[in-house]
Order: sequence, then structure tokens, then C-alpha cells
Amino acid sequence: MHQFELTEDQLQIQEMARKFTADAITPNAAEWDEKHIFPRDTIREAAELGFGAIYVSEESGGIGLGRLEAALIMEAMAYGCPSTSAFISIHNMASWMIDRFGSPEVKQKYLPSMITMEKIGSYCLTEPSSGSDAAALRTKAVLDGDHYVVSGSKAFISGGGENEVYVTMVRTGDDGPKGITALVIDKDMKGVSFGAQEKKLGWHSQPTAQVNFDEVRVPVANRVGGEGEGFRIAMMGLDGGRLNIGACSLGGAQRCLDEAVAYTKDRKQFGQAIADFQATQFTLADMETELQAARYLLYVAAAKVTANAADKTRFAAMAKRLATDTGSSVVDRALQLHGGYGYLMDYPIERFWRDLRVHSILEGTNQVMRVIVSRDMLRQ
Ligand code: FAD
Ligand code: 2MC
Repeated sequence: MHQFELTEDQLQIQEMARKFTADAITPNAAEWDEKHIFPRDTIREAAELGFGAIYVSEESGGIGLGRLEAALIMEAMAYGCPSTSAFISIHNMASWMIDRFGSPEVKQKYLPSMITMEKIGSYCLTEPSSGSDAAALRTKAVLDGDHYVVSGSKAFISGGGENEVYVTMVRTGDDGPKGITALVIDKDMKGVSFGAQEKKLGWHSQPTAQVNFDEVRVPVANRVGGEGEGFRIAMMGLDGGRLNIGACSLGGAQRCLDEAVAYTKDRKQFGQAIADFQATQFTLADMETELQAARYLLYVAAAKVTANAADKTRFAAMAKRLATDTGSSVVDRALQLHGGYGYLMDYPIERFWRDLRVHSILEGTNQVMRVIVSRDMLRQ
């Protein structure tokens, strides 16, 4: 049995993240959502626990954990606020790319302040005309001495306008994935500008904006990996990011399931608690069953990404697809069980409903996840 249980260390990490969430996130999340507050101070507090560099190596100053531990942390924080948890995940993805593929120079330049989240990292892949077809990106970087001159635009960038560090996929070569390179671009480099903040259905605790590059001179030393390696590096980052987004859906859905259990035991109609109707009991049983199934697939996928297993990308895609679809479906049923009250901001359910909806779209839509899984199946 022990192979299906979390280890002592993993339970301790989970406990630490749950305590942090209960103290610092859950009491404030509704206000962050309603007033569109970006909780920089709380994010810094998360970094004090190592959550800004979960899988950055200890050698570089991170806490060097695996992807299952990261998923546990993200799941725990999403119990309070999926939007803030996912935001911290994206920073972790950017930091990992620098640590795993960057030169000693670029690591030294960026990682110390990213680990403390004094500087926060964005991940810039999507462009206005290339979303799912990410390898069609057009932001151009032309070599000029010891600098690249970068021009183009990135769309939907989480942290856009607020974050200091932009890990950006640019075109240095021919069309297609092999012509793409990853560069670290600073917010304050000349020629960097931002679009207006996007007005979104959810994810209100974090900013999203277009990032524009107008002949930005980026030192060659800011390159992460070699020329032409950027797409592969970006995809490897997403293997882990997708697990975390799935974990954020699991955490948010667990919160709503817990709320639904409490509410249906308390709320009375027709002279009895609504939890006494078998229809309610079967709904709760299905929610629990589906959530647990999605959770265990995600934990297996996370272990595979840590182990660099040959089928890790397929498992990460399956787990992201299942956890995000299941998460949204569980939250939707929790809302239904709350009746009209579920639709009001007096209860937390509608916020989770809005926050989780985007998890089926970003870090690769759930259609793209099916593309990845089926391609891999048919290749064999
Ligand atoms: P499209 O690619 O135009 O897709 C439209 C529809 O067509 C979708 O349903 C899609 O599944 C479907 N479709 C496309 N191709 C296929 C296919 N081959 N088979 C079947 N169906 C297909 N990007 C970043 O780089 N960094 C970020 O920080 C970031 N943050 C985001 C934050 C938010 C709030 C949002 C909404 C998006 C964010 N994104 C970010 C962008 C996100 O990754 C893209 O929105 C996503 O990848 C989809 O791209 P698209 O919106 O252009 O949709
Ligand atoms: N790990 C390592 N290498 C990978 C990889 C992975 N996970 N995925 C692809 N590659 C390699 C692949 O092996 C190939 O190299 P080679 O030719 O040497 O074998 C190369 O990369 C190109 O791969 P494909 O041929 O599969 O490329 P294609 O253009 O067909 O696209 C697809 C693949 C659709 C899976 C990719 O474009 C994709 O993931 N699209 C979705 C975009 C996305 O997820 N965006 C998220 C933005 S971030 C975000 O939303 C946030 C909120 C932060």
C-alpha cells in the first residue's frame, strides 16, 4: 500500500502549505477577487517558505523539491485562492527554466531575487495570432553584436505590467519550432511596454496584459539555452506548469466540495436537511469519486515528470485535462447544491467557478491536451 501514500516529508510540506493558506490566503481571497487586489505581500510571504523556487535546485538557492511536492503546495494554496496559487506556479515555471537551462551568469543575475519573489517572473509564449499553434510565434530577435534586438508582442501575459522578469520565446531562426529561442527580458529595458490590463471573468487577484517589445536590446548573455532550443525548453516548462494548473483545479474543487457537504447538512427543505435526499448523496459521492480519480492521475503524472519518464508529457497532458475538467464540473455541482445562494458572492463558490474556468483554456487548451495524448498514442 505504501506506494500510494504520501511520504512523511510530503505530508509535512502539504501541512505547511495548508497552514499558510488558512492564515494568509483564505481570509483575504474574496476581497482580492472583488477589488482586483494583487497580493504582492502575501506572495512574498509564500516565497519565505520557498514557494517561489519549489523546483529550483538547492545549489541555486531553491528548495529543490519534486513535481508531486509542487502539486501538493499548489493544491493547498488553491483551496484558498486558485488565482493566486496559479500565479505563483507560473513564476515557478519561469524560474525553473532559468535554473535548468541558463548559464551561470544568467542564473546569478536573476535567480536570487526571483527566489525571494522580490522580482516576479512571467512566461511569454502566446501572441495575438498564435495561441494553440505556439510554434508559429513571430516576435523577432535579430543578433546585433552582443545583443539581440527584439520586436513583437506577447498576448495574455500573466503578471504583464507588474512583474519584473519576462522569460520570452522569440524567433531567431526559420519558421517552426526549431527557429525559437528563449530570452530573459527585464521590465525596465528600453522599448518594453504593456497593453491595458485585461478585464477577465476570473483570476482577479493577478494582472494579465499584452507585452510589447519595440527594438528592445537584450544582452546575448540573457539567453536561456542555445539558439533554436527555446520551443523545447518552453514545452518542458509547461509539462510542470500543466500539473500545477491541474492541482489548482483540484484544490479549488476540494474547497467547494467541502463547502457543499457542510451546506447540504445544514440547509433544510421539505422538513429535512437537503443532504438527506438521496439525489444529494449520490451527487456528493460522484463529486468525491471523480475528484479522487483526477487527483491520483495527477500525482502519478507529477512523479513521472520528476523522474523524467519517457511518457511524462503524455501523462502531464492527461492529468491537466482531467483535473481541470473534473474540477470545474465538481465546482458547478457544488454551486447547484447551494441553490440560489451559490450564485451570490456571499458564498465562495461562484468565485471558484469563475477562477477554475480558465484552467481548461490556458497552459494549452484541453483540446490541445487531447492532441498531445492522441499523437503520442498513435506514434507508438
Ligand atoms: P486558439 O488557439 O485560437 O484556440 C481557439 C479554440 O480552437 C480553442 O477551443 C482551441 O482548443 C481550439 N483549437 C485550436 N487548435 C486546435 C486543434 N489543433 N485541435 C482542436 N481544437 C483546436 N499565455 C502565455 O504565454 N503566458 C501567460 O502567462 C498566459 N496567461 C494567460 C492568462 C489568461 C487569463 C488567459 C485567458 C490566457 C493566458 N495565456 C498565456 C494564453 C493561453 O495560453 C492561450 O489563451 C491558450 O493557449 C489558447 O490560445 P488562444 O487563446 O489563442 O486560442
Ligand atoms: N518536452 C520536450 N520537447 C517537446 C515537448 C515537451 N513537452 N513538446 C514538444 N517538444 C519538442 C518535440 O519533440 C519537437 O522536437 P523534435 O522535432 O526535435 O522532435 C518540437 O518540440 C516540436 O514539437 P511538435 O512537433 O509537437 O510541435 P507542434 O508545432 O506540432 O506543437 C503543441 C505542439 C500543439 C503541443 C504545442 O504548440 C502546444 O503545446 N501548444 C499549446 C500552447 C500552450 O500550451 N500555451 C500555453 C502558454 S502559457 C500559459 O497559458 C500560462 C498561463 C502561463
